[in-house]
Amino acid sequence: MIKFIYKKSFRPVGHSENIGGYSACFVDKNSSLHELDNFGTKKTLNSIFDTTLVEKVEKFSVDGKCIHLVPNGNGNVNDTFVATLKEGEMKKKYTLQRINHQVFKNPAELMDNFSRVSRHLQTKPGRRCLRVIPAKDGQFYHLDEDGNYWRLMEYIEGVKCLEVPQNRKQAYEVARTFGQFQADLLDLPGKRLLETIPEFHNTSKRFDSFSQALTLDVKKRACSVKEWIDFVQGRKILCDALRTEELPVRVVHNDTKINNVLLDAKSEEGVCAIDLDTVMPGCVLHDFGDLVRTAACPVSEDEMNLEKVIFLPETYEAIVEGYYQATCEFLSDLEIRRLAKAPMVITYELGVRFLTDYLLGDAYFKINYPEHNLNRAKVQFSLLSSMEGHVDRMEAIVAKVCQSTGRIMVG
Ligand code: GN1
Ligand code: MG
Repeated sequence: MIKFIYKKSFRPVGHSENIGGYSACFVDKNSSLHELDNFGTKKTLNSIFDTTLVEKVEKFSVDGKCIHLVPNGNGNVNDTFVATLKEGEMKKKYTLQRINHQVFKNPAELMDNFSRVSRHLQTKPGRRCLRVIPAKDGQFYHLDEDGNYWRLMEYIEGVKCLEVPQNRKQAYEVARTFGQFQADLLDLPGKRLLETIPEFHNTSKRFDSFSQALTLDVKKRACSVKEWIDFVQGRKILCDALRTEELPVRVVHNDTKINNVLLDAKSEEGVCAIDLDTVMPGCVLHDFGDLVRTAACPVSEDEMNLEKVIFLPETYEAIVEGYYQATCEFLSDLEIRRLAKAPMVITYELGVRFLTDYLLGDAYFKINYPEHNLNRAKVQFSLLSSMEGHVDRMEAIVAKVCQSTGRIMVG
């Protein structure tokens, strides 16, 4: 049997379209893991974490023998791999994931949410979605002897995901796809979904955690980031800016980064939303805001050159159009009116989370280098500063898109 190896803290990157700079990784015949960055530099990753991933695949109800398994994706929390299984002449790919149970405390219930959402989406004509493969014991996950939770999903072929949109159509499609996702879940039957991470988008709570991390200052990093601490504290008002308690609670995605949508590789039409771990009751504006945060900017959240971090109003317009197209039938006037504010709140929230994690010594997000979380925080704050100069423009764009459909806003 081939032994596949991966490094626990390694941040696998792979099949998405490369704009900002990617690295690929591979396992050689001696089972050593190497990373190949976008400059073609090969480096061997040391202190590799040894596990037999193929055995995990074999716990699921799939036919064939696993002949290939590579790290994939660029998530900050879970570990993702693509496994190729062969049966006779037929080859089929699957996505294997280890659910980070430090972050998701109830993986079994999470998988219950996941499978309910997936089954419901499959009832919608013409839609594609992530499909979970049950384990041989009938559960939707496999719990291994080390206490790790694994899941296997069908791999969707012929698609791509983006780090930044290259044109309006791509931005429109990504936004339409997330909007359609929300629309499709309006009639999800059954009991309320479990909150996989309670208070996930409670910006005030995020601010409180930041304040606590600052008080503790376990790594003695606060003195070197004073400028950014002031930035956060000076914008505390954003914590309550959305006033979500006034808004309807709906089933939302909660992690609408641009790369959590698959587009058809050829037509570039939206195929489906992926990464369903945080699908739970929430506010549509968090989804909208998080998409704008990651899509209406010419660089990814890992960009090192802050001068490149700017808000793109034209892309924002395409996002509003795509999102509105899929959601205008159910969005309330109040929700629409806050589409201009939501991106600033979410960008602030993410900046606060990254800076908090930096102060805590990088306990939550995977990092590739010591200042990674600090740099991510700076990117968010730079983007927020840029957005602040476009508030009127954003309001005008939302009004224009509504008017174009003849919607008359009440109040
Ligand atoms: C995390 O793991 P990933 O990349 O799907 C995080 C999101 C952040 C994102 C920032 C459960 O998502 O909230 O927006 O990093 N997910 C969780 O890149 O915390
Ligand atoms: Mg995620």
